[in-house]
Amino acid sequence: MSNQRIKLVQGDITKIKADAIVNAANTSLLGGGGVDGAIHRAGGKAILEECIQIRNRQGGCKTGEAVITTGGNLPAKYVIHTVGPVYNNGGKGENGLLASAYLNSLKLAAENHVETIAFPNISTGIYHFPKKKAASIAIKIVQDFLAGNESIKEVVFVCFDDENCGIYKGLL
Ligand code: AR6
Repeated sequence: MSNQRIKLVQGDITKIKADAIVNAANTSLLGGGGVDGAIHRAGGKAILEECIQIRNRQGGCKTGEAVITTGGNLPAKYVIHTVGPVYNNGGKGENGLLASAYLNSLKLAAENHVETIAFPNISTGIYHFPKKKAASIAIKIVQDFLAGNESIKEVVFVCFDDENCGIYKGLL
């Protein structure tokens, strides 16, 4: 069962020792508030330097896509930066874009031989995606991916706030 490879943790993702942690970034890749700010603060300037190189090469990261950098000073080896959608009544393809953000992060992780990966609750902060809907999309994408993939051994959902934590506990 793929659920045996899924874990739920409440806390700060910058403290997680995994091969990769995922950042809920924005299309500029230049940092911001929320989990993005916390990752850049804790990981140091090596992360931003690689983000700037990616930006110079391909002009940032589109919504639903993902890029990978070093983890800098973090306990994680890599940071996978993905961009979730800004929620706007659900009529702008937000569900599909959030699913793509999770899926493209997992694909990039597998391509880079990542065995353990931790996700924050992408788009559920500053981008206002409804938390319950976001959680069911995240869990479905991860379960489906793990069912067809052997290389990723563990996916950790790191919930920061009590509300997300309760929702994930209920769904998993
Ligand atoms: N560890 C784990 N989760 C966290 C942490 C942390 N240290 N800090 C916050 N969260 P948000 P978004 C949770 O706003 O909605 C940035 O400015 C938080 O409780 O970080 O995708 C970017 O640059 C919430 O559940 O990301 C973008 O501009 C979740 O992380 C924009 O915000 C996501 O909240 C992206 O907005």
